[in-house]
Amino acid sequence: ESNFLYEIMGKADSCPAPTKPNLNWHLINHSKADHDLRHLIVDLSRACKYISYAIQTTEAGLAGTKNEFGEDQLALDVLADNLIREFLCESGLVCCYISEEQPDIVELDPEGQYSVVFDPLDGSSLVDANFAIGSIFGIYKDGNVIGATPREQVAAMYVLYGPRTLLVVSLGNGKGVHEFILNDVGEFVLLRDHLGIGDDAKNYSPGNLRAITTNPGYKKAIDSWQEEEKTLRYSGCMVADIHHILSKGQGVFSNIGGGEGSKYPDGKLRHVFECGPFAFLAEEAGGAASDGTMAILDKEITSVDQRTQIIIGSKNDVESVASLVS
Ligand code: AHM
Ligand code: MG
Repeated sequence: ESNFLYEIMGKADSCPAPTKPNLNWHLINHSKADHDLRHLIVDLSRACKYISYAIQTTEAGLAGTKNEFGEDQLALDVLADNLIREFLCESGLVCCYISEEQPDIVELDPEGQYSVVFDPLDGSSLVDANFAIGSIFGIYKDGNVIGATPREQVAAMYVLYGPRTLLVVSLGNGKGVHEFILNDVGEFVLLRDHLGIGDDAKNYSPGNLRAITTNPGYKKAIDSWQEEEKTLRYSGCMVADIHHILSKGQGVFSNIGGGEGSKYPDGKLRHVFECGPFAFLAEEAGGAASDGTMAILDKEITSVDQRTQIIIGSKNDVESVASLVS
């Protein structure tokens, strides 16, 4: 391993590879990230350290609750949104952002070269149950996210706040998907590099299951997963459920729409800040992400709150479910 690290560093012996490569080191030496992009990713990771700490130290997660001094407490998702905004402002690198917590695009620094899309705290309804939750980010060059496709992202990343806090990031272009763990001194250090997704899923993770009563194709997909005796792994947090796939190297996650009159005709998940970043990571890891008819990465972003169906994970399973639900 140390030879590999020396090779990618290409530096003199006087500057040995670190025993524990951290996120910043890895972005410089492995991903060869552009200076500003690296700073932006590191700034986002810093915001997530505060979010991670807030989750561990806040007693309640719900809006309108009071702390032990009788002061109003912010809901954790609002707190996470504020924290990320602060770090984006500090970076000076971001012209605008789209957040699940904001109804419209938010303009920041007109000189900024990047746009960031994010769900500050995905699965926040699970906070009180003490389930894992996460933050999702996609980064675009320039300000025109509406009208773009998720393939135009220059990086995607998520942070999973579970028993341990993990960060998974990719700059695409064959540079791979890499996993870091938050250590006791507050540094994200490399845990596993080059996460991959195999072609066949043993695990399945079916979201918006309420749709099977009105969508016979989705019902067929679920039936076939059960007949194939796949293993169910579903927590209700997209970050945790898709991390399970990247972590185990196989699996399929779906969130499919219901028929006419149903609650979520296009599925529950948002294209820009939930599906887009995960599609970028899944394809980079050798998996696939489809809305049933086309690759999520090629689907145009038409509005901030656009929803899309998604089937993501092991290629062969994504394909077979897509043929049933499209
Ligand atoms: P949220 O962003 O309001 O937390 O909702 C998104 C979450 C995803 O993490 C998860 O995959 C989905 O909602 C769960 O939906 P369902 O209740 O249909 O299983
Ligand atoms: Mg969400």
